[in-house]
Amino acid sequence: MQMTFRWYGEGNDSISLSQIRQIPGVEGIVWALHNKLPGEVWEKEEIQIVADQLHAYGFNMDVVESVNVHDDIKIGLPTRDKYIENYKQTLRNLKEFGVKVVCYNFMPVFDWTRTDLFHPLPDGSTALFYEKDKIIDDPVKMADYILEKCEGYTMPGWEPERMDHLKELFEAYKPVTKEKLWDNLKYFLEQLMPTCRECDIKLAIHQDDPPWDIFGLPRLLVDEASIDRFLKMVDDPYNALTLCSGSMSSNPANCVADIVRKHCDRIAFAHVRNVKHFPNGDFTEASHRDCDGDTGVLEIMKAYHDNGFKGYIRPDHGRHIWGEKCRPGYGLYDRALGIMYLLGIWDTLERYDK
Ligand SMILES: [Mn+2]
Repeated sequence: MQMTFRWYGEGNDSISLSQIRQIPGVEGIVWALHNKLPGEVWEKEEIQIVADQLHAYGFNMDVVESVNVHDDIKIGLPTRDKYIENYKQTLRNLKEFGVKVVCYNFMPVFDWTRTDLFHPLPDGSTALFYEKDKIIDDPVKMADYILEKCEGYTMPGWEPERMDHLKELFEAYKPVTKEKLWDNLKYFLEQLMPTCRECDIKLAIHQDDPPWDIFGLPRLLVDEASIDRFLKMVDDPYNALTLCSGSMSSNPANCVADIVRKHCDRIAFAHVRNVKHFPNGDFTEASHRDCDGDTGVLEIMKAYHDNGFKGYIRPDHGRHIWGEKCRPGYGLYDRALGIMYLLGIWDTLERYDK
């Protein structure tokens, strides 16, 4: 297991690499070229700039999150082949810098979705919050609602300039049924696998967040059965998972530890965080401590340990504490606390659970 920390890049993150350096146990930075649009090639000169920054602090850059997939690939348009070729070239360029895992997702139109990015918790901190009743049928209205109270931040995929094209995007996705989306994912992966093997880079899919259909758009990676289907559909060690405990356990019927026990060898990258459910189906994000939520963080960590997990791990979203101004879910303090909690569990298992 190797501990990592997600960082949005120089000038694009409130947190500095020198701060991250002081969190015990962090070996690598989970990074990306956040200015690149889906479908564009990541050029070596651009990657080199980040490489120099990370190496100056002794971090590796083994994990990229994410290289985003162009909508034409998800929709299955003829133009997808051009974007797949660009994706291959990006992998070849990343290989030159020792990248081992590329995270991505296959969610139509939107990335992760919440209704409140700074929801107050009883202890005075704030956290990401999902209020079921606020997910109304009209995403444009919902985007306005979120933008109003998100302190200048927005969720990936919900950028105001994208909202202008939302109608067209929804129109383009109209013929894409769930089965069609599975076919398009399979096509993408089958095209990519030879390049992944050549570059020794695992493609690690992130589950849909929340793990159910929203706004009438199909979502694929939502439970154990769909993960089984995904891994079997392209049965190749380079077709791997970014297993996101928080995304999965937003649905209380999912047991993340079971998935770890079943598929540990196909998990390249582990996101560990905690979610607390309310009886009406709403959920909030919680501290990483097991008893603060319903994800089962202790059981998940034990499952990784029992199965000899060799991949990368990171704390996922944290709360916003001690007055920190930061990207929603991506502050320094609570994620650093999360790391100490996860490493505390891991170190104890290493010593006493042989
Ligand atoms: Mn995640």
